[in-house]
Order: sequence, then structure tokens, then C-alpha cells
Amino acid sequence: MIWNIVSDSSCDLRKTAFEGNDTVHFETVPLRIQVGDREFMDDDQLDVPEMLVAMSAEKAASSTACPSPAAFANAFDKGDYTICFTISGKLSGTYNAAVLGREMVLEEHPEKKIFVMDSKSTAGAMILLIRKATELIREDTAGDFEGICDKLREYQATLRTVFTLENFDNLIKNGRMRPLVGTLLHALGIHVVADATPQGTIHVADKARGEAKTYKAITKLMSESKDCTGAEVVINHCENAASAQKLKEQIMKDLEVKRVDIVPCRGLTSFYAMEKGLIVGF
Ligand code: X90
Repeated sequence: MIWNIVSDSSCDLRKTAFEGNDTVHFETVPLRIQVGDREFMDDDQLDVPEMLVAMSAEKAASSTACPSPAAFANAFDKGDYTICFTISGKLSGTYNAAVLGREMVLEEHPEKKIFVMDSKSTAGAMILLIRKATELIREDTAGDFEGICDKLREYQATLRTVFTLENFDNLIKNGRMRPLVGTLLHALGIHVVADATPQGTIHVADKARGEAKTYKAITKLMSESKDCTGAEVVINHCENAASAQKLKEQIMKDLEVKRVDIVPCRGLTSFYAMEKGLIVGF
């Protein structure tokens, strides 16, 4: 029996992250990014810095598009038991596409089992879900698909996402969040800190002046959102490894977390987080 974990590309994990794992087949389904008349596929080969250069040179509106149901169906076909995670259904049509892909596969192969979960987030929260699913599959001896799905639902409800971006333009222009009050914020060195609501929408939570205060505002928000003792944390960054490291140090200083991993953004999250963005899943 083949266990299959499928995620859309906004999780930021590449297939290489799963090399050497023989228990589970792993596959990501790419979203697409349109910059002027150039289309970028958010696959493992995408050159993120090249895409960021194209974005800053482009004056025309840029946008993104979710994968097709057929792209999900192809990924689901590769296993007997599939667990799929998607970016928040409140931000993207990806979840709906995955649900349709599931129906397509089950019509032909009713014996397969496919669970599609809306992560209500993206990036690091999805990495944590993928990690948890891998652990549960490894521990499983009875093929208890439903039991694993229930545990993942419980785990998803404990996950939180906090993020700070230098630039919210693409989120606002593409209608993924309401315009920020005060467009001069950035010029004044003020950083906006936002979080994910339980429904999977974006909420502006705080503002801070300067990098150090921004990281403290993030750890404060983290500790207010749940007890972070023993939590696993993932920081996804858009071409900003140095700041991700500083934020990691602040998190380890302020909170009793178990571990903090740093992961570079792939294409979709880079398009929205834009250069210097930091996304924390925990
Ligand atoms: O379907 C599509 O075209 C994809 C649209 C995706 C839109 C938003 C992506 C945001 C990623 C910022 C972190 C946000 C975390 C909030 C979770 C609720 C980068």
C-alpha cells in the first residue's frame, strides 16, 4: 500500500526535502505566477530570484492562479492513501480544485482514500502538517486512515501563523487583504505584523518601528495566541535568511519552543510575501 502526501507549492517544501523517505511518497502541485506576459510555474526548478527581478521590472498587473483539479488528480493517482494539504480556501481556489481532483480520482478508483485538508494558512503551518502526517503514517501499523485524519484535524486547530512583510502590495492588489491604513508606514520604518484568523483570512495585528521591535512584537503575538511551550516553529523567508536567523534567536530567547526551522520561500509565497517577508508557522 502506498501512502501519499500531496501539498500545493505554497508549503515551500521541495521534493528534495523528502528524499530518502521510503515510507511516504511526496508530491507538490504547483500554483502559477503571471508577471506581465511571463508565466512562472512554482515547481522545484523555479528560480525565485529571477522571478523577483521580473516582478520589480514589471509595471503591468501581476497575479497568481491555482492548480487545476486535473493536476491534483494526477498527484492523487500516485498513491492508495492520500493526505493533501492546501493553502487557505479563503485566499485561493486551490482547496476547491483539490476537492474536485479528489472526486475525479474516486470516480475511477473508489477503493482509494483521499483526504483534502484546508490548512487555513500556508507556508510553515503546512510544513508542520506535512511533518505531523509523516510521523503519524510512520507510526501507523493498522492502516487507520480515518484515525490519522482525525489527529491531523486536531493538530491543524492548534497551529498559528504570524507574519511581517516589507511590502503588502501584491496581497492588497490581488484582493487577498484590505488596504492598509497609512501607506507611508513603510517609509517611516514601521513594520506591519499580521496573523491568520482561525477561518484562514489575514488580520493586521500590530505595528512596530524598526527590526528589533518587530521581532519582539512577533514573539508577543505568538505567546498571546497560544502556549508556545514545546511548540515546533517554522520561519519561511523571502530572500531574507539573515533576518530569519535574527527572528529565530528572538523566538528562542522569549519562548520555550522545541525547535525553529528556517525555510526559503518558493514562488507563490515569494510573490505575495515579496522581498524580505517573514512568515512564522507554529
Ligand atoms: O489562488 C491563488 O492564485 C493563490 C492566492 C494566494 C494568496 C495569498 C498568499 C499569501 C502568502 C503571506 C503569508 C500569509 C499567511 C496568512 C494565512 C491566512 C504569503
